[in-house]
Amino acid sequence: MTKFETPPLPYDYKDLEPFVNEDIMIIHHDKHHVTYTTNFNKALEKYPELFNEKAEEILTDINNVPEDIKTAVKNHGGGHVHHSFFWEVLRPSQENNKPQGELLKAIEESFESFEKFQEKFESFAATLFGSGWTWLSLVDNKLIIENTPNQDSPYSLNHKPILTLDIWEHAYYLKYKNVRLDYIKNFWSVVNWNKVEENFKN
Ligand code: MN3
Repeated sequence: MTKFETPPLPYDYKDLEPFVNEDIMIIHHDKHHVTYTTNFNKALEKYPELFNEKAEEILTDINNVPEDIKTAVKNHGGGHVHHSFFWEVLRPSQENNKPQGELLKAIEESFESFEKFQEKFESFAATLFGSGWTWLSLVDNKLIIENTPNQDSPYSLNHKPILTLDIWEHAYYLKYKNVRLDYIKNFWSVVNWNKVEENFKN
């Protein structure tokens, strides 16, 4: 039985500037994410056979999770999985950061152009009420943009996430205060499109 662990960041805390600064990343990864992982493990202790599954599979199968831990698994399991996923689709800032090849083609087919896709994603992220996540997901081999509140997971809807942006205030407030749109706009320079393409193809 192996407990879930918070994966280390694939870059340094300060490497995502100007998107988010070092202070945000230290608190976000070392405090928020670690707390989700700790509480996820705690929730599963009563049903240790669940440690044999992948965390994503537990969320996909959320309806089969015992009732007494379902909410905790949804919240903390979701928090653990979504943050692990989020760190991987980011990388240090690049100019003219765009998807390539097959993924670009798929985005253009679904949203007309990369720019239209960005506009739609921004509008979902800007209008999400309260805390949650904005996603680019695959549903029946089609790309869609969707929001989930709190730590509700696209996995639990049988959607396959390929890109996400954390819209909880802890993700941006220290730098952007109430100006969420600037946070969303600065996101584009740090998207790891290679990883997003890998998620798209798998
Ligand atoms: Mn977060």
